[in-house]
Amino acid sequence: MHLSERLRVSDDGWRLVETGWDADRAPHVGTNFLCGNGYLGYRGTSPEHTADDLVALVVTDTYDTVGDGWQELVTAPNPLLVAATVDGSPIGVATAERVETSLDLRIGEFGARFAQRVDHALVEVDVRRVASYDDLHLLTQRWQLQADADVEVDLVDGVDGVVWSLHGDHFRTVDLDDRDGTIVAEARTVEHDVRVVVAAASTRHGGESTEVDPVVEPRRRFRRHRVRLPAGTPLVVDTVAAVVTSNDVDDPGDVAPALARRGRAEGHEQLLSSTTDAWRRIWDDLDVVVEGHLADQTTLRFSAYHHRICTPAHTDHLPIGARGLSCQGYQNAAFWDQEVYNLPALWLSEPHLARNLLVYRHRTLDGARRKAERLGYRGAYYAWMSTDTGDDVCPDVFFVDVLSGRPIRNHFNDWQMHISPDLATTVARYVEITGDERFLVDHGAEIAFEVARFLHSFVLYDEVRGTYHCIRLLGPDEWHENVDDNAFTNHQAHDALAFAVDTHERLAADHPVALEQLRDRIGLTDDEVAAWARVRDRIALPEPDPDTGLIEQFRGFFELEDVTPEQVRARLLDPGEYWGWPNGVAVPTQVSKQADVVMLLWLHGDRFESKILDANYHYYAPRCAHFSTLSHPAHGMVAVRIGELDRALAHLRTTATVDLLSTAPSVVGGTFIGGIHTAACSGALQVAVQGFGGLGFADGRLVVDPALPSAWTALEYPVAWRGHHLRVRIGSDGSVSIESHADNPGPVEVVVRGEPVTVEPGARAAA
Ligand code: IFM
Repeated sequence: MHLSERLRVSDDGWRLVETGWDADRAPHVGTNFLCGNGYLGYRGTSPEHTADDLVALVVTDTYDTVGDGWQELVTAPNPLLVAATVDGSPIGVATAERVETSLDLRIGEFGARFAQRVDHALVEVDVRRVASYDDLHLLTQRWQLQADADVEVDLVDGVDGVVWSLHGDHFRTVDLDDRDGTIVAEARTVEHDVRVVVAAASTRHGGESTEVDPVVEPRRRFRRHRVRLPAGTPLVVDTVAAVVTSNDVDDPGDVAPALARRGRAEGHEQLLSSTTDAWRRIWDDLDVVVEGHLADQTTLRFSAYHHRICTPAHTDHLPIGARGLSCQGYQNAAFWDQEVYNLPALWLSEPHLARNLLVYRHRTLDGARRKAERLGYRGAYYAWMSTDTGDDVCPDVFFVDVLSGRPIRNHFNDWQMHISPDLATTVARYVEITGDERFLVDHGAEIAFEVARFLHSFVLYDEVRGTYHCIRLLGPDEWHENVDDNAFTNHQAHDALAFAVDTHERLAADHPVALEQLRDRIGLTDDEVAAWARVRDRIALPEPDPDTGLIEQFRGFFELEDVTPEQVRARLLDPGEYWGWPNGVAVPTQVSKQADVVMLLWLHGDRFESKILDANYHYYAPRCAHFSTLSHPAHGMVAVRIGELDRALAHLRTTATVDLLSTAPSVVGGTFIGGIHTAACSGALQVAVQGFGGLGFADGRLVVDPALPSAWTALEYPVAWRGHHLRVRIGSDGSVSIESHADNPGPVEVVVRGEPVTVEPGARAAA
């Protein structure tokens, strides 16, 4: 079935196939068909491609800044280049007649097949590539060429160190050599002198070949062969590539070539097979099955695939970048996306990965403390864009006014303070769901206290009303900067303060020694905790209007011009104009960039009556331009809650296809923001599982309260909770069955539509 003219999904719901070659689509295909494993990402480009075609091998933990440029991960030298001319004609997707690129989601395999007529012969090329999930440093690629007549092939393969890099050349040196048939590139980064070593070990079979002088150019080293290839004989180049950096091991220069050679000895098939096994285990905890709609099934699997490969599962030192490892977009930094979108899609499926991400936030507390201090606050003001140290890498100027060419000073970095309470409330929810008390004591409490400290120093007291206020900030709607008492932010701040006070009490009762040590370490006093409680009790919480039920997005919002996004768009003088602060077309209007009050309804829906959710969803949704891919999933979650299932499905579909159908702009206000939208990927999973699937957690128990859209005949998803593994299946008739894995430690009670159901290990219970 087709998702678009060029893109189709296979009948089993596991493969995506793009037909034909279109230079404009190529950047998107490169992103969508990314191979990755949380350590590295290799874009879905063809082996003959180079930097101009946006080839990129992005490697975690290599953050680097060139001069005054923006910090980002490096794109390593490309070890998988294979290029051929056949009887003098260059072969490649751009010149071929029939091109098909594909992604097999089951094992993360990129594929490219194409046919090209050269003179008297038809040449066919087939490429397969995976990033290993068995050894995260390895990539394996098979390139195969065959012709229907005898041909002469001029073949090069090796390492191309001329890379696509958004913000400068991150390598002060790139040394290349051939060590016993393994081409090794050793690059050193500019800022921290990190050694990034890439090794390519290849084998070649088929035809009669003669090795000729290697191609040695600045930053490039390729082996070169002339091959006489008889008709019908496959010429195969298998390349095993290893990427290792000095942040991983002391001597990457030895380790990378050794790994590549070992991989070559094992062979492509063996590496594929071990990765297939690893993916089988991953999908056990990841796969959400949708019956009745093949496109929804496959796009959801696509979302799940990218949600997983952007997650640095191997470490608790690193974040999930807003564009994962698909390119250097958004500087490979984590935003609030990580805690509100990515992480909740993990805490009931792979909770240890959710924990890793929060430990990363704990490790980066010092960066948050530095930011708070620099801006005149106390405690932890988390970075809007966080990389390895937690210092804010968000530049003052992100966009340019395309009309005047002048830079726009946005205040994402110093005013968008909901990031801190977002993190603290996520910690609270993580601990509540997982029962991970150890995390709370060792990490979570410190985050909670430092965020509360920050909030206490941030709020202003209104002596006349006796209330606390958050002023001069941005809520999630980034077009409206410098606003006061954003409803979402204030509610989040309230909950973060409540969590800090509760945690202090809980630790005092259950972990007094640990609490005393922490208090000593961060200099916490009883007066401060009492102050947090005061602010919690008196912070202004924008409430629904008694007549209309509407919650004002921020103070004065309803006085802004009430127009639609289409009317605002018609005012643009240039389609590339930035709509937001300070002079953009949306600023004097109620048109929001993305879900804002709807975020409040999503995360705090329980505190409002259903008619309030209804009124606000219907007021704000038509006024939202959805210029962020974070917007539709939030709307989807709320639409499920108010029973608007078809609308919710439309929000989910928009979310799950944003990359596949390339509906989000790659450049805004002159800045490249392309690449995979990791929050949308995880957000799509949340809408499916926590929205339609109704998976939640309340009063210490798992809850399943589902509502399926009519297009789906069944939904099935895995749950991992406190050592128990379950599979929940929901039928179109509303039936719910819960299967408990035989190895589970004991019975589990799940509240299905308000009724408790107990499932024994190895049994299935229906409700
Ligand atoms: O965090 C988001 C923000 O809400 C909207 N702009 C893009 C960021 C990264 O996804």
